Amino acid sequence: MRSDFFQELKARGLIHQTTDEKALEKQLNEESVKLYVGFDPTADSLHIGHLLPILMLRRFQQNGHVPIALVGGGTGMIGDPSFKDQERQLNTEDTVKGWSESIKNQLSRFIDFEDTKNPAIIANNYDWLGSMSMIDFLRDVGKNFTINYMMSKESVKRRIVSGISYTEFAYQLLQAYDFLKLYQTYGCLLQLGGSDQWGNITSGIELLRREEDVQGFGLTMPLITKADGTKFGKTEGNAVWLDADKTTPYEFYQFWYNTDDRDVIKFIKYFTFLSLEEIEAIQAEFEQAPETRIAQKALAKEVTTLVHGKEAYEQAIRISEALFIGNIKELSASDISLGFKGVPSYQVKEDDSLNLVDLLVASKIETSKRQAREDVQNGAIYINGERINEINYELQSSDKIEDTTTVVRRGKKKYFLLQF
Ligand code: 629
Repeated sequence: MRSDFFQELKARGLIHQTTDEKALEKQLNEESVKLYVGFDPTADSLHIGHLLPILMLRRFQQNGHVPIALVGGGTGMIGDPSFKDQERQLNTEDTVKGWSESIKNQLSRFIDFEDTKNPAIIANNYDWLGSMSMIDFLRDVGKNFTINYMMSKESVKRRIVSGISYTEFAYQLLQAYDFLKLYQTYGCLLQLGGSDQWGNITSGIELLRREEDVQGFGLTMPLITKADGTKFGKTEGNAVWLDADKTTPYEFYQFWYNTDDRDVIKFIKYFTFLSLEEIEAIQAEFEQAPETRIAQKALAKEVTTLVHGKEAYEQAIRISEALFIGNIKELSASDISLGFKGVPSYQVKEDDSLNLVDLLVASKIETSKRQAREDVQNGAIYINGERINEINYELQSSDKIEDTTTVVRRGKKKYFLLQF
């Protein structure tokens, strides 16, 4: 066990709160500890709001501890009220089952189950919560908690006025029971989570103490804040997903690349496995010349490679550079469909004229022939990155990338696709 592991987590800013810090640090230094984080299936994919705890599991594993990734197949059917303003809609059993499966597959990519010394464990709380009887739950779990204790949690308090169902109110006891179950099954002694999970984690520690007379530990990570005050983890109002089909590796790369100068070093410490020394070197260089965006490039490279692999990272770079320079011809049709996801596109019809001005109007890139002619004459129209100012230009087969796609640009950055 590396004796400076806990101190390194602190230095990276990864620790918001712990229970009995001294005893926890000692335990982590002296023996291989089993620890867990839970993820409720509330969609078919995890998103970057889950990334910090996922990477924490990996950090602990790299340092000789045993991570347990818990899929909340049972708790996901109830809904955690912690710091949520509103009661949640229940999802059907089949939906939650499907989502549990996808999330399990995603989690499996980040931790190592083959490791010979300390292989990771994956579990699903549906396996014990799904079949637990009401009588057992009330007698074995509920009896350990007073309503007063349950209501005193910050995570629940804010819902007392606006309203909380008995269902969601009971949630913390399910999570507490998981901790007990994972202790009994695997000897798990530590639960991690975001700071929103503190109340649920401490309920579990309470249950461990009462039922097993053992000291469990809790550790929470900070809520991620941004210097500009906007919410972390969204681009144009959409979540940034870990699934490449929902957020392409190129979009994912761009998300990190666009990190504010004031946040970027903090995020490198949170989200990469670069050592603190390497980070210091990047910081020194970055502060000399922030306009090079060397820190954003390092962050985007590390995280994209971690989540999507080296090849996807390289493709993201290729697309980014080609789009930046305007060198579209370098790209393949697949690069283009990823790089231009969401860009308006027009399916060219059999009887459409291939005359550029006509096509600009047919595809609604231009509103009139007159405007189209004017723009072509003024050099505002580009085909695959090359300016065309010939008024009678006819589209040629060499303008169709892989016979399927032409990228049209109007002005500085309005892009359109023509599909054949
Ligand atoms: C059963 C379920 C457990 C332990 C935990 C859980 C899930 C937990 C929860 N977590 C959030 C989630 O599932 O709701 N009750 O989306 C999410 N978590 C990761 C971090 C978090 C937290 O998965 O803890 O803080 C986000 O960073 O919100 O036995």
